[in-house]
Amino acid sequence: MPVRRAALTCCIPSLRTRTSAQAGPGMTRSERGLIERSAMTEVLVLNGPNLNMLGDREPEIYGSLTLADVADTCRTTAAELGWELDFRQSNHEGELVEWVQEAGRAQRDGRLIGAVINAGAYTHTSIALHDAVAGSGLRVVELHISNVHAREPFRHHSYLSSVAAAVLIGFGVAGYPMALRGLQALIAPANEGNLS
Ligand code: CA2
Repeated sequence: MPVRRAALTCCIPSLRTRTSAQAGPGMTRSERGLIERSAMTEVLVLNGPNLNMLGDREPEIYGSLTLADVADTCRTTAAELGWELDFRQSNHEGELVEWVQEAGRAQRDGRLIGAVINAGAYTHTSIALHDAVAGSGLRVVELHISNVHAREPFRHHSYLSSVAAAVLIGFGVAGYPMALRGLQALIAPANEGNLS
């Protein structure tokens, strides 16, 4: 089961259940509202190890906003795009792998648009995360706050880039809402042929 950190998640599972019912003219306003809410599509933002420390240290690299601030910004952008946000962070590789697998199933069922993933240092080490993204078919925008190519050589290789639909690097935490908008661009009809 995913460990949901209260400050960083914003989903009420019961409201995420999809229904095949359509809002129709004979319905009361509250019935219509319930169906519209329950049919809302989700977007996932996954954060890897040490990103829980955002805003605490190394502001010259990662800025001074906390991960909770980033979650708030993402929630606003997701709402503007008509999506419900599921924002998570874990320091554990296996937990991230399980979340990717779960997200792949949700995407297949039409409940999820895709995911923005900042896998932190696992980006540079984790074949398991590479395999999880490849195997799940999850639509991923890989994100990095810093320009990893302007840093140490060990940050130059990513195990995720080859299985990501897109990569966004070096815009600071402003990259998070940009990546969400990028996901929307990826699913726009004009780009359908380019989806991975
Ligand atoms: O630039 C990024 O977003 C990174 O994914 C961040 C990772 C790093 O290992 C990647 O190479 C690039 C590190 C996240 C650690 O974040 C901290 C934030 C504040 C204080 C300490 C660590």
